[in-house]
Amino acid sequence: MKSAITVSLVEEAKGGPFVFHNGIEDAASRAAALGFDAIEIFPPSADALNPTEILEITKRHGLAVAAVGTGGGWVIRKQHLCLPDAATRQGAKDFIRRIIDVAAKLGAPAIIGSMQGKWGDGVSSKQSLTWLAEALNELGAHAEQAGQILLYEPLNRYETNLFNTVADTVAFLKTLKTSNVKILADLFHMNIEEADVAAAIRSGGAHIGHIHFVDSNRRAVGLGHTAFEPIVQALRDIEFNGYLSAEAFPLPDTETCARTQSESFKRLVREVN
Ligand code: LER
Ligand code: MN
Repeated sequence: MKSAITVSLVEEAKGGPFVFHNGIEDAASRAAALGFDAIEIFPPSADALNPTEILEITKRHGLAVAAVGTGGGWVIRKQHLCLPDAATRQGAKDFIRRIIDVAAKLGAPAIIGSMQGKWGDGVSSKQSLTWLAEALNELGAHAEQAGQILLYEPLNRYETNLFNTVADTVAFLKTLKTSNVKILADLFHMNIEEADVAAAIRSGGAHIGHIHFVDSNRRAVGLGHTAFEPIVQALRDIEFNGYLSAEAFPLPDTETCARTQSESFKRLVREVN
């Protein structure tokens, strides 16, 4: 298992759960100094990412890119995949597709989190699930051609009414034509929705492709009340070998957050056999 830490390039997401907010160079040098393996990037759009420049920075610091988020399309443009207007839904898909392409150049998958949207406002649950399935089939196949998986993230009930648990997400993914969509399991959402987080991870098994590794209060691992040992054991049991990424609030401050996450990762993952 590898460690990653988030950097947001989105001005509007300053209060969001991202550790670094001062550009790729700042994030990469601080992540490398703390022993992280990779950075996870939250860009405003594909256009904001220059792959040559980012690869130069990350390679210089001995880091990889773990994943690239697409939520900027929701935060900035208020687009998502289940809106009633067909042109807006198409715009959301195009926005994600372009991030898939840039992420692939960085050797990373794209994440569909808040861009999945929700049903309501005249759109039925059945209709939105049909649109979501169509989009994941299309974008999952596109990511496969680019040599990457596509990550789909179940969110807690206050952010979406589509899928909130790993089990429901696995059942849905099994209905897709593509098998290239994997689950991003975010421990913050799971703490709200799952009866047993470790059991949910075991039930997700090979469908799990990425982890947002964060404490109960969405702070760095070690700054909340989640019991991590059984969760890490479950990840070992499913032979998870992807990234445990810190999508956490930079609290009480960025430095303490990043350092605590790094120490917790080493204690929980690296020092235990
Ligand atoms: C994105 O990774 C996420 O977890 C969502 O809560 C974004 O709002
Ligand atoms: Mn997340």
